[in-house]
Amino acid sequence: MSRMHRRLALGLLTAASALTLLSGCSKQDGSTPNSSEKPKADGAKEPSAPKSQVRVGFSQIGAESDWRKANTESIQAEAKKRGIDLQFVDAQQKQENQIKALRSFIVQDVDVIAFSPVVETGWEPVLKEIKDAGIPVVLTDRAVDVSDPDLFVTFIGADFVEEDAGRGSGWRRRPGGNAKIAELQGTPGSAPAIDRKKGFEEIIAGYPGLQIIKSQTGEFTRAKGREVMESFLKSPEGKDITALFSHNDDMALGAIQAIEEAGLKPGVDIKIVSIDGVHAAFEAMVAGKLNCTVECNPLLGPQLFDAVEAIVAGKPVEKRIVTKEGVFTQETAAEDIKTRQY
Ligand code: GYE
Repeated sequence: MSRMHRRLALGLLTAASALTLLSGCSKQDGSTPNSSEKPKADGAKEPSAPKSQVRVGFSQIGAESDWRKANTESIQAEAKKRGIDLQFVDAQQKQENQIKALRSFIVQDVDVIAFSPVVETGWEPVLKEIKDAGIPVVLTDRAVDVSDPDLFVTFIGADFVEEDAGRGSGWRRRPGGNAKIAELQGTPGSAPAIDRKKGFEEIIAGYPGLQIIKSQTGEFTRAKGREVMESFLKSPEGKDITALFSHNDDMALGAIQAIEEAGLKPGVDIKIVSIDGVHAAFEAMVAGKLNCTVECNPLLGPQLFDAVEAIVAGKPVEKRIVTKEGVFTQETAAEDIKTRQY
């Protein structure tokens, strides 16, 4: 069972059965690469004489959530700090815009192309074009589904699938709760929405008391999270919902508004678990409206440009660079919020 799956289950069980903070929860900074895979830098250009300024094209998904905004800030600030010439293009959630931006980076002949793919599939042709142009590619945050792994040098982001026996052991010893769950899914076809849904379903399959009764996309935004939660609550099953699992904090924050508008108490009448660990989620936990958030670290700038600089210098780069994360609950939110960086 994967680490992310365990973390989700831990969060939901914590909320659904109002358990106290589990001993397996930890809080860590997300800056250390954690992979022992053989270094590889396929597609990288031959190391050349040091250039005055490294040129990087970055295609960002959009600005759909607080997570994404923190991610953008981290990337832009780190580029500035290192004197890197960053061409930053916002795709406004559209894959076609991302593909256009990637092609423009080929024309500009940047040193490295980096992007966070909005969805998993459909990248093969443009990645082949980039490879033919001899430009190395770094993926950040979200994975792509391609048959040829040499189409990119490295993927830097949270690990949704790797095992983490340490964290998992905490919830395994606990009794399961009972909950009729509403699920707000992320962007359809995106790696985090696919993995978070799959992981969550695997986990609750082992707990007969946990049952998903409503599930729909809220597209990772606050507005859509609110709208979809409102429709869940108005549906015939609405009155039965006792828990919400949201694929990100923004949708949970929108849903909290809808729950209050329906005259119910978020965090009490409906237990809520979400993912990301953004500042507003900590505020909601302090206010007792959100029960748990599973951290997904957006501060990928330093790791991204470490990889970029290594590639440009002709040094080997790990194929998979993993960020580390923790799980946070209401009980410690007032303390935790003091040290949050995003
Ligand atoms: O959870 C969500 C964002 O890809 C991990 O995208 C990221 C997700 C994050 O919009 O808030």
